Amino acid sequence: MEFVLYEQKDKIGIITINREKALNALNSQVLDELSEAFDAVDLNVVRCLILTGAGEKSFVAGADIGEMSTLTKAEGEAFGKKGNDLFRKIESFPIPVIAAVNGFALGGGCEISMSCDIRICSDNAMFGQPEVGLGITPGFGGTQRLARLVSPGMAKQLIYTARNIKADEAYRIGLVNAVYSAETDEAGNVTVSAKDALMAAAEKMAAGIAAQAPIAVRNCKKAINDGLQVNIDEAIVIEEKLFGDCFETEDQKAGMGNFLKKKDDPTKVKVVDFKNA
Ligand code: DAK
Repeated sequence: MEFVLYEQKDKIGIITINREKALNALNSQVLDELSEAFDAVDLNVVRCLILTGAGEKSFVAGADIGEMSTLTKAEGEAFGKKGNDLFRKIESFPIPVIAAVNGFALGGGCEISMSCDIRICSDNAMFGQPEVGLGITPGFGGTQRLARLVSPGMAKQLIYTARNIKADEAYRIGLVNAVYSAETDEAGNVTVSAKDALMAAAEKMAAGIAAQAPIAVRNCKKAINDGLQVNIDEAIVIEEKLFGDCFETEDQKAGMGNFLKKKDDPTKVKVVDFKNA
């Protein structure tokens, strides 16, 4: 692939949007390649994904304005569908996806991060939906996901004003879970860049997720996502079904068995090697 890199580290997969010269802007080819990259993930091995952008400056600076500028209505619709199909694929991907947001996450960049399960960022991150300044609405789910993730009032303010916000404000309104800064030595020299600190934190979080019972983690993702779309009575039924679905799995037996063994003798097995079965 020209614009997407994939690296697998044990049970973690890292997908990198690699179009640094255009600040990782999403053109049709990037959208196609991202879709292929997600399809190619080996779900028998990989238990958590990280999505990031190449370089230090930008996660994704939006949909490709150059490509969009000449689209006809029909082409615009097709482009929108390509993006929306990909973003739904990420959102409903069976395993968790962490967005490691390094720098700009504007327009489609903010939107793709919001289709991930969790967002963390470097302290140079900047989020925004600048579309109304370009004469369009956020078209990759921005009006819907931002309003669900932060308050509707805050989402409306950000979208109507097209104002970009920095990492600390994104953290304050709950758009990101954590912000990472560069580390320095006593003389003030940078020893770890903000991007490296971010990626180390993302991998640590991903490893923590990958160490849990995988069927249970997948069912939690589905329960939260599906439950948020319906009323609480229906949501509880969704939860019950996915809870029940975990029973009789090898991992449920191993997880509970480990706890009971530890009660008898605390020196017994502490880490369960979950089998995804
Ligand atoms: N598209 C294409 N190229 C971009 C780009 C973008 N969104 N953002 C940056 N680039 C390119 C620049 O053109 C430049 O390329 P060269 O001139 O070097 O060839 C290179 O990346 C470096 O950018 P700058 O020189 O501008 O770098 P600066 O540091 O000065 O500024 C910036 C960084 C991020 C503030 C600035 O580049 C910028 O404002 N970029 C645009 C940000 C933006 O407005 N993003 C939102 C795009 S709208 C739809 C669904 C969804 C969407 C649309 C339709 N349908 C349902 C149909 C989504 C829309 C959007 O995302």
